[in-house]
Amino acid sequence: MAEGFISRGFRGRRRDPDLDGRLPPGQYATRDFPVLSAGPTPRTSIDRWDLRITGEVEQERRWTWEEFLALPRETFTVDIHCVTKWSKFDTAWEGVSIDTLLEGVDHCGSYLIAHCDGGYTTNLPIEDVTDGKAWVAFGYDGESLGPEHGGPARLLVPHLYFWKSAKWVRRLELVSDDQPGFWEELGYHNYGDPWQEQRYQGD
Ligand SMILES: Nc1nc2c(c(=O)[nH]1)N[C@H]1C(S)=C(S)[C@@H](COP(=O)(O)O)O[C@H]1N2
Ligand SMILES: [Mo]
Repeated sequence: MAEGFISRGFRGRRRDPDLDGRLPPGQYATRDFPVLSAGPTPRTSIDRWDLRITGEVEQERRWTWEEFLALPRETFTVDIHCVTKWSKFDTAWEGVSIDTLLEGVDHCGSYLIAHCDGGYTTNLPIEDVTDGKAWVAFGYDGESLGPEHGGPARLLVPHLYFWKSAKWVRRLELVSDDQPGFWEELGYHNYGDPWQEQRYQGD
């Protein structure tokens, strides 16, 4: 009993048995929430903010901030994994699932391209953002999502490396032909599965 208690204390968090199997290869767990942005934090005021669905769709969609917040929302707790090797367990979010946003949208897109304030883009197969796998999140840890972490709203796709979770997202474009986004063009993996360690092209 005493021994178990002591050794657990000395081994530290990374050996917490609850976390076994939750850390993808080459990652370490952190309690911090690092900020990683390729440019300055855009500050779009809420009255000018909108979210649009465009591309190969029968009819485009657009929500103002107010309309977006009136959509059915979900809270969810997930682990996130950054390609720079930090993982953060049990992050708690609130957002609107992509399934909800695509409800009743007739489209023939096989890929979703996320477009952000500031010009950042990222590409995802449609199967990876539907069936409860992705959200546009506006809340984190019980508060509204801070601008440095992508507020007012960001894409959240926790099963892929965190660069796929586009901050300050404004437009979801549905396309039939894949188009590499910002990091994908710069040599990062096109898909980015942390469990396969798909960090860079060729991994
Ligand atoms: N618009 C935008 N989204 C982005 C980025 C960015 O530079 N711009 N960086 C990506 C990367 S590489 C990571 S790891 C996460 C970091 O999110 P965080 O700053 O909330 O930790 O956002 C992703 N989404
Ligand atoms: Mo990242």
